[in-house]
Amino acid sequence: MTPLLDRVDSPRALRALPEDALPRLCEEIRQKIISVCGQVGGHLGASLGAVEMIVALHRTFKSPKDALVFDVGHQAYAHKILTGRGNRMETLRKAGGIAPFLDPQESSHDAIGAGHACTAISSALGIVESKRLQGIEGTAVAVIGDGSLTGGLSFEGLNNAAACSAPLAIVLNDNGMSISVNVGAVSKALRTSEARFFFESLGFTYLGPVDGHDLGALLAAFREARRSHKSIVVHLITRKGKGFSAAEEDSRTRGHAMGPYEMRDGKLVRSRGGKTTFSEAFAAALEERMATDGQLVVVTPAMLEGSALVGVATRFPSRVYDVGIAEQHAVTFSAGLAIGGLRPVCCIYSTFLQRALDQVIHDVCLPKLPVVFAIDRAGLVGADGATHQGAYDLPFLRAIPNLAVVAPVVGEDLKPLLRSALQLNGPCAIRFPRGTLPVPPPLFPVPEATVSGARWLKQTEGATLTIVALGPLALAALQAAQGKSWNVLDARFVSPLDAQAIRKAATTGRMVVVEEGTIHGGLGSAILELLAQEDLAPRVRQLGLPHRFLRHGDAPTQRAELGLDADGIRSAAEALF
Ligand SMILES: Cc1ncc(C[n+]2csc(CCOP(=O)(O)OP(=O)(O)O)c2C)c(N)n1
Repeated sequence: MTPLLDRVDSPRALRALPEDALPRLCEEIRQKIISVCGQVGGHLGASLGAVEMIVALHRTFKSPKDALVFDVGHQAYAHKILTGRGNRMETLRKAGGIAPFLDPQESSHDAIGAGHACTAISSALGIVESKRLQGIEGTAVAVIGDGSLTGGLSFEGLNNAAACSAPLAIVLNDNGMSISVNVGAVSKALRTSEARFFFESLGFTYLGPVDGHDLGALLAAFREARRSHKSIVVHLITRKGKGFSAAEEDSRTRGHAMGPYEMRDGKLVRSRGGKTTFSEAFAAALEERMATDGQLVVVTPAMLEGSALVGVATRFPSRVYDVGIAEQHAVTFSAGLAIGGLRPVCCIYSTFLQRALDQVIHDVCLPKLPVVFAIDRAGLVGADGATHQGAYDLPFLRAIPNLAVVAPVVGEDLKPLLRSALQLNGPCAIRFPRGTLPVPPPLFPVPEATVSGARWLKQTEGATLTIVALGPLALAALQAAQGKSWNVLDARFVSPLDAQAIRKAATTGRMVVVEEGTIHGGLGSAILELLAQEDLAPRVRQLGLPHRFLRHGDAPTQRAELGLDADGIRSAAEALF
């Protein structure tokens, strides 16, 4: 039998199938997702749980006239397969390949591009309202998980949607999981009869709970949603990882996202490098401090696994708070903990901290509260792509008074940085990248206890240039300077800048500043501001991330392409002579 997927590569072709062919189609899609994720990794668990839902959605609604708006977009591999991308799925998340999340540039069936959670209700409501106001045919459906329903933005959307005259269909894909098991009162209430009451009391029509793997039930519910003149919530119960025992049996994440794997003798085998990551090393430093400092508590917005905090949470269950996908709350909750006398460490990815900028400014830094921000995935993130790049934290954090902003070069820096941050009388952000720890070169000056200011990594008599670097790029800078009479300075603090060290660097007459963040407003800009103020005029080149959104790809390759490796730094430096 030729596979159905050979001919079903569009929603129109899907709609032309007889209804009794749909279970087979779902099975083929499921097998394709399992095979693709085995080769390239990706969001396996969520996509497996959403297969029947997506088939039924495309069967009932007419994309792109009807906009299907997926929250995050990580669960939508079936949608990609059914909208003309099936034969390129093996390029998923690779440079030049299919995008990790949804992307309107890739397909007109991707109503919006996302990657960050909790946006679907708001954007779908905007789309449906703009259709209504302009008399344009079609509707919009927001597809949102129970995890994404823990975020404030989702509630802002619900509040507005119920009061709007444009009828919005919301499909709540409730699998009881965020990345980990979902947290908080809302997810609990969803599994009781109160779910109906909750949505109906806001003014929505409520349909559910519907078995999200029963095609007949799904089709009936979606047809009703399509006909509804009132905003409606269709509440589905699904199983994350559905149909792949290796994912279903993983009770912690149900295979939420995985690196490549293969099946050997019916068992899933993952190729893990086994090297320690920056996240793991930071978590280990934190755990060690928590053992001796009872005031120390940890806050994570739904990223226990990503921030490597599972072990810490197991050891200190009452001192690690998973607050759900709620970055703004995570920051302001940390502020409250600090006001109450605790020492919170708020672990958050650079890209997700963007959401909570006002909370950092208004709730933590203005009152100068001693909150430590552990900013993970700062810099290039590789396969997760444009929505997740940690490109902006340096400019937006260094502009805030009272906040110290620091970065480690090697894993050995983390403990002294954390110790120093905890001794401060105010807030501090420690930013570190995605990836494994670099091996420090021989004689690398690892700090003993606490740190202050910049650190000279190489000083040469009569130096003609200084490379000022931040984070692990300082190691590439050291390599670039090998055999040259160039100095290398690890800026370490982006705020407050070590003015004395920068003045000294300027005396070499030439400077190259290297950072893994946008060059618009980061370390290089900070240095140029200081030089301008002091009428110092060395020749300066800035290396960093360019002023455009960088797509998915292999981070080391992208780094090399952007001149952020030893060769690139050396070329930029040589061009100053
Ligand atoms: C603002 C934001 N915070 C955190 C994340 C990381 N993240 C991606 S998917 C996910 C879980 C989403 O759970 P849910 O909406 O229930 O979807 P499911 O994966 O269970 O289908 C999280 C926390 C994100 N994408 N955006």
